[in-house]
Amino acid sequence: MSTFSLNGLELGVATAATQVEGGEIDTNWHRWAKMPGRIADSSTPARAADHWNRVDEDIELLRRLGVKHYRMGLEWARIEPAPGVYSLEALGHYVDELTKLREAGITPLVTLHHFNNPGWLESTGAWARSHTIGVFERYVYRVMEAFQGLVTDWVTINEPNVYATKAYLAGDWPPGHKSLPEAVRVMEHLSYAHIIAYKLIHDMVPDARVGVAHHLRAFRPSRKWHPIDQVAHFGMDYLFQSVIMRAMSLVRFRAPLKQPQHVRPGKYYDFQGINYYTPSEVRNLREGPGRGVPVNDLGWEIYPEGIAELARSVSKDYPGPIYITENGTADANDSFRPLFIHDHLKQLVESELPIERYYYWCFTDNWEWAEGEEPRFGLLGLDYDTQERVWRDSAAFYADIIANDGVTEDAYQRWVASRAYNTN
Ligand code: IFM
Repeated sequence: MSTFSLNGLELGVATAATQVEGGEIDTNWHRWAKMPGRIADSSTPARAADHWNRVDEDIELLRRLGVKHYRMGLEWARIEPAPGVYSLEALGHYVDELTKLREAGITPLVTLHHFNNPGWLESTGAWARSHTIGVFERYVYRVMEAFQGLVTDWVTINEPNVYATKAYLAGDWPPGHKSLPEAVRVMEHLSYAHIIAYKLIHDMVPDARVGVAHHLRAFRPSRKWHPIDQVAHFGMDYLFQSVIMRAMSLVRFRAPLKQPQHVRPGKYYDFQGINYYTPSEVRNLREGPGRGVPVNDLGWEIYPEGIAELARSVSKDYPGPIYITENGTADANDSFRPLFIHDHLKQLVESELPIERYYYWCFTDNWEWAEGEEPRFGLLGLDYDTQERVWRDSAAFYADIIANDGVTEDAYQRWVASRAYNTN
């Protein structure tokens, strides 16, 4: 069936501070982007979507989309420009933005860490050092104090597995280290930081909803009969995602992570956040897209069934609400994005799982880390030179889904029926 009703699923859009705000801030990424050869198109986060100066315009666009939810990140370096020094101006700016979102009837979901560290923290070892856990706790306390009454929904850490592996194992992201023991240590520290932040937020706001945005891949063996592909796909699933999800959610640290001394196992999530983009086919010890499959502009395989498969497995292991904290695709011409949105939402509403929210990534085009400005994930397009926001067909389709509480036959015919994926 091509039409469907949302059945209570609430829609929103997501962003992250470093990817949309712009500005010359001293973060790990601003430093990294200034080093030759680090960013595919040599861009930096200094312009991004200039959201810091366009909050009113962007909230107006959110209103026009009709979204109930907006996931936004904080730039820690703005809030704490030097160790222990907090900027009332930056906190005030966010308070103002949150107040305006509330007035527009939009519920904010605030991410405390989304791959971004203040430069001074990066200089002293960032997440490779256990000291950072206490520094993070102090920052969370200051943020909570400032945002009283404005925020109940929190993501403590975004995609801890991606951050640890890209920044400390593959060396593609700042600080560019390539060390397995260090990557494992970073996973332990991020897990522990989440647990501490979870407790702190609940001490300060008892009815808060706190979770992690986990990046999950739908791993599959390339050759079902092949023992290496079989073992390797389970191994990758375990090491890349299951182990850290369990540590953060239940304080059950399994090898290679070490159980922390002072915290008892318990439940440390109010929702499970899933960021889903692509499956991963495992052949020998390598992973990547399958062959002859639909792909996006970055070559990532498109497999809508994966979102429901992952949600089902998360729901079995972690009873409770699920938020799709990110799902989206890079499609510069907006040629298949409406189809992508349709296919993924359909999987979710038909799954009959407790999936309460879906945040499309991203609200507008944005600075895509080491890939720079090239990939276009936005529901709304962005002209980086003029900062003009462009209302794509995808935005019109998304607004229509929200207005009609589902995909109508008219909407399907108008925005989806004639579109097709590109294959590799
Ligand atoms: O842009 C990123 C985001 O910061 C984290 N999740 C994946 C997105 C697309 O790569």
